[in-house]
Amino acid sequence: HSVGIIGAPFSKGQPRDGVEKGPDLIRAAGLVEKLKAQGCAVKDYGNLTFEEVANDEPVGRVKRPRAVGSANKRLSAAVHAVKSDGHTCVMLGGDHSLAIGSILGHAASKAELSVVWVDAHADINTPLTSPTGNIHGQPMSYLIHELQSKIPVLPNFSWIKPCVSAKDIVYIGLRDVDPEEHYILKSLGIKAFSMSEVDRLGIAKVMEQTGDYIFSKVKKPIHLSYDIDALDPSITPATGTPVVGGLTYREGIYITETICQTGLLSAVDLVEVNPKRGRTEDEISSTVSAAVDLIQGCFGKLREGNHSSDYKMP
Ligand code: DIR
Ligand code: MN
Ligand code: MN
Ligand code: MN
Repeated sequence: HSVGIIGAPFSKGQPRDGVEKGPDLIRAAGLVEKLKAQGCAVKDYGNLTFEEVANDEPVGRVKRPRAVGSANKRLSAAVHAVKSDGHTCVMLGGDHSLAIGSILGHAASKAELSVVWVDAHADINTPLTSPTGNIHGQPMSYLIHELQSKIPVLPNFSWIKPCVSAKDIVYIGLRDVDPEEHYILKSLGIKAFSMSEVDRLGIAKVMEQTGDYIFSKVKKPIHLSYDIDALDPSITPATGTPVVGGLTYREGIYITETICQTGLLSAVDLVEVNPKRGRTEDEISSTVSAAVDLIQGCFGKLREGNHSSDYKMP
């Protein structure tokens, strides 16, 4: 695997300080070294810098639209460049509003994408349905063709054009979905494995059906957008909006192993790691180390063990 890493220390898609520290913490836990040790070629593109936006007043309910719009424009160009260099792109967040730029930048280098969204939340509120106004609860709504007519004009959002079809999206891990979001998921017929389906089917069948669903037509490159709050807060408590009853560590890792085995993984987001939400050092390190393990799983690390094809026994 050839991996290109972009850090996106951005937090203005939600109100809690600290999530901008995610990229550096995940690197400090040894991400690059660990990926290299498992045989990946890794290029770290470093952290993006985002300009301060003055007078970023809410527009309707939407909070900080100008900052979010401009940060994502910058991120989309960076992701596009990583894809043009031929790498699988890893975007370290930052909050989940960054999926707008990550997916648009990825889509700019590919005809069409499948999106696998692993999250406690659906992040599909429109600016008009959002109960909070936080854009990290809305990124999907800007990206889906079928919702385009429901999206009002926002400052610094005019460059954003939808790039995914409702039928090319799979959700895994949902357990905190607003009524308006539930209506959108049902009316667009979006494939979703909530925690109820994980309970009913088990994670192996969920991933088998995810594969059947996204490979039933042409095989499209996969964009995996992984919110760390998909995992249970007993494992990943250091995040802005933890929700009880989440994926176990093993279920979370199994998702990455099976997505890796499709051979179609083209970009990964790992978002919402927020050290300031951890109450102890252990809570922070458990969250960060799970994030590293998930990314390692995306690039071939197996729990059965690995060895390289040119290994010679002494
Ligand atoms: C809620 C919470 N659905 C919202 N969303 C979160 O603000 O739209 N997304 N926490 O990550
Ligand atoms: Mn999210
Ligand atoms: Mn691509
Ligand atoms: Mn979430």
